[in-house]
Amino acid sequence: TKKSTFEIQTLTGWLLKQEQAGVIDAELTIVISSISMACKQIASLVQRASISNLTGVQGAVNIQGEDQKKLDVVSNEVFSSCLRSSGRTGIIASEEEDVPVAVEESYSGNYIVVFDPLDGSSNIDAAVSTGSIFGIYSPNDECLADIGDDSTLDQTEQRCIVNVCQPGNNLLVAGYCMYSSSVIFVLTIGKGVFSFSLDPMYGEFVLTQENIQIPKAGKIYSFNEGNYQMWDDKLKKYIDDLKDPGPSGKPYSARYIGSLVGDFHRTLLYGGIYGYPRDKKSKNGKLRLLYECAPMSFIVEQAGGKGSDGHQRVLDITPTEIHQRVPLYIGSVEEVEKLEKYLA
Ligand code: AFP
Repeated sequence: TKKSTFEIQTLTGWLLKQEQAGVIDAELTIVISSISMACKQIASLVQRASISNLTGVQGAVNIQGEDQKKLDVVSNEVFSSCLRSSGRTGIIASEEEDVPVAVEESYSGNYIVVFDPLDGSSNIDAAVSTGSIFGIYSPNDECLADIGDDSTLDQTEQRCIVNVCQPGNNLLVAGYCMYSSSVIFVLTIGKGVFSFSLDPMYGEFVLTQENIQIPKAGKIYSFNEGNYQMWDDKLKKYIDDLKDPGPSGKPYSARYIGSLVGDFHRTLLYGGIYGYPRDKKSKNGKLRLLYECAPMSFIVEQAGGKGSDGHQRVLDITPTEIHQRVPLYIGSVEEVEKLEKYLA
């Protein structure tokens, strides 16, 4: 049957359908809705940043030694408060906080949410793409990794860390919201990847792409080549070969925004590879396993692609610390496998 021009499916409607079909439960539906609400608020803050004096740095440095931007701090508050008031989350872990926190018992639910409220925030002052990334787990009190024994942490903090340190394989849901020329919310609940665009007229996310499949191969590479001299020789050779025009006379194209959500979203739709390698200075690369690499790897696999640390599947890695970094190579199956061969 032909779809009417006026027939739209909102994120809320889509989530209710998934709940009716038994793919997700009512609690999870509420958690995802509250995340989408946080994303709408952040989208509006990002759009008005220079008008409402929210550009620039806050003056603090986060646990990872990075300068916090004003919008990093505000977005973290928006995300945390949307999740707390949903009443359905038990523990939340943010890239911007030192340790994961338990939501006060009177409101708390069970789900564990990990998030990076505003990734790529160094792009904000130039009004270039940024995004939020999130992942949702079920509680798991069994310690899956050797997370060491930090005696400065109390029992609740220890329990929160144990629950958060789960491999990406355990993710129930992952998604991101991209703040760009349009606001795009991409989601997987473990049954394909769906994309919703924020309709500024209705203020609602509207389903625009179903069951996204990443192309099997693609001639775009996305790496910060400024780090080239610090890379391993095998990786240098791989990159050099991508630039070789070969018999077709067409080398790969380079595209790099410096905002994982933007670079990933393009890779998902057009195919190719995104990489953040280890180098002489940063032996595990820059990207965080829990808030960046695992959720993106879950999404890419759901779209038929691959997420690797160069040698193994990112989703198989169990974090031993909450802010752990790992190298990331993600995108089209053939491109990631080709890179793995160079690094082997
Ligand atoms: P910022 O939030 O500090 O801008 O970092 C963004 C990020 O974590 C990720 O989104 C980018 O892909 C990556 O860092 C860019 O890092 P380089 O600036 O080293 O290329």
